[in-house]
Amino acid sequence: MKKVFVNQVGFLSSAPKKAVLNFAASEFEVIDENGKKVFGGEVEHFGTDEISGEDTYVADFSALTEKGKYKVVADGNESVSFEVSDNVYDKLMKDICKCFYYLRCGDALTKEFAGEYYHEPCHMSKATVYGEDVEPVDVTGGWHDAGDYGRYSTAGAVAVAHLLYGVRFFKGLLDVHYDIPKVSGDNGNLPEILAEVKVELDFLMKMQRENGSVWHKVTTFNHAPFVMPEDDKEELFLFAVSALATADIAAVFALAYTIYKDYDKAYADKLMEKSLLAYKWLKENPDELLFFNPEGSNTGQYDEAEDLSNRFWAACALYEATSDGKYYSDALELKAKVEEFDKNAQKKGYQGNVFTCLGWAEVAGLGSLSLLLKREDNALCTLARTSFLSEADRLVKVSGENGFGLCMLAKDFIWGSNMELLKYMMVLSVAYKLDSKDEYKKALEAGLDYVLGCNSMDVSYVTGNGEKAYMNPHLRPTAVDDIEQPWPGLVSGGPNVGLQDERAQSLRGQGLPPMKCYLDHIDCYSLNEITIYWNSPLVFALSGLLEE
Ligand code: G3I
Ligand code: 9MR
Ligand code: ZN
Repeated sequence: MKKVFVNQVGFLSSAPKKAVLNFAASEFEVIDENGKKVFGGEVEHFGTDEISGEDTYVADFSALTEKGKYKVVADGNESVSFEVSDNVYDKLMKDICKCFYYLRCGDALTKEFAGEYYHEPCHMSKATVYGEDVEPVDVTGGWHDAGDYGRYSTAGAVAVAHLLYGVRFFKGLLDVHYDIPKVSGDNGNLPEILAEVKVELDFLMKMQRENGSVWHKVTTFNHAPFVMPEDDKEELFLFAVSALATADIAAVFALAYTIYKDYDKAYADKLMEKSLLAYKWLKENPDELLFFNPEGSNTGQYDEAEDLSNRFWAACALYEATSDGKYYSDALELKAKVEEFDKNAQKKGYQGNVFTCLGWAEVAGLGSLSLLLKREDNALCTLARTSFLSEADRLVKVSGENGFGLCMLAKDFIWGSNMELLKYMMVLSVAYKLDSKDEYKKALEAGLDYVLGCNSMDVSYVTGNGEKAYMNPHLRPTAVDDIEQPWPGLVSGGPNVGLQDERAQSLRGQGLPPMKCYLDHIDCYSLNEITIYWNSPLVFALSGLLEE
């Protein structure tokens, strides 16, 4: 079918603007709401690429800067309508931040703020420590991870990290205002994003044992059926501690300390105390301690191949927060181990530079972010800088290999491919801050275009944002709440050549190109689930893109 793919939300006036056509045309027009031609140009043939499988043609209308609502038309085929304006992403930004509120677990939702998406308090019972004969523990609160009701320490820490590094790098995030309950600090209310993140930090504190180690997750033994959260009454278990969770928490509490100390000193001190306790445990337990589900249990495993990048992140974050040289020495030692592991890894879950990996599994790049904030003239800060710049150069090169200008290789289209892209967009936004090269910004903007509809599925991967936004996330409340529209602002996992779930398997054997391995179906957890750490990198990247 002939299609004109475009960012369905729209463009900032000063941004590059393009539509991608999957059919041959020589010219195109941009029309306004009255059908009047406001721009005309020639279409450029790109050719066929590996990721979309389409023979693409590009219509560039960057020169159109006037505010308005438009469509692109070529050979009688129209795109959906989109806007050009300087506040075109305001609603998107609020929506993607507000989703964390809807995902709150426990008794934190109110009708005033959740409206029709309100649900009763959920998962309020104490959790059994799996395999141990000890008192059950109160770990209420935090955010549901995703379409399931699990709460996982590493996933939570990484989502929080994206949001908090976003605050550190791009101040605009503190000025995003949206409706959630107020939380007061030492000098008035916390900015919304910090009030929201505090919900997860409070929960993560409860996941820490007295000895400093951190339980990997709290979930039921198996995933709940499709019910509202308050109807998921099965026993909750705290599964084993891992060095992964302990290190991630040490890191993210140190990062949080640096931010919250300006708003609530006592709270920040508590975060630092717990970070140090976790770090002490890591030092006393230097042997690898990974995580695997006990037999028969099938909630998220969040298994990682190593705990070195996590320990590296913890050391970097504590160095940044305290300036104590002992963390620098630890980080230097761990850096060598991360490099060694990277060199010998048989199968990598990532492309490019390991020191730019931003989670949920490999997290050395989060350590780099702390080093970049430290901005010292030493070996590790230099490594962080050169890693981000060289990775951004790689991404720019990749973005030249397809008509969408997308910095993705075929290998990137795994489960949660949109997160792979959003992490690359984080890298590009940081690189742009280090060295304001147009090509970094352009690749970043092309990434956003893809997420919002300029892709060969012709779909916006953010609910409620774009005329053809996907509608059927794999998300339990949405599946059973009888409300047609899902919460706006949810990022879908996106195309995945693995096609792992049963419904997705119907797409197998058709030789679909990576970008088309997608179905907007509620059953498709391997293609169309949502998670906290798929929303969080978009918050970071969009903040970066909006930074002056
Ligand atoms: O590391 C391998 C790499 O070696 C390989 O080349 C590549 C291609 O297959 O895959 C890489 O592994 C992928 C892994 O994620 C790490 O990125 C797997 O294919 C992929 O199946 C795996 O997907 C994860 C999925 O759980 C299954 O474990 C997703 O990233 C992760 O987001 C998802 O998380 C679930 C939770 O378990 C439960 N809650 C919902 C959440 C989202 O679906
Ligand atoms: O709904 C679950 C989703 O959140 C997870 O990502 C996925 C993989 O762990 O599992 C989903 O649950 C399915 C379960 O694994 C198998 N039976 C069907 C469940 C829901 O479709
Ligand atoms: Zn809950």
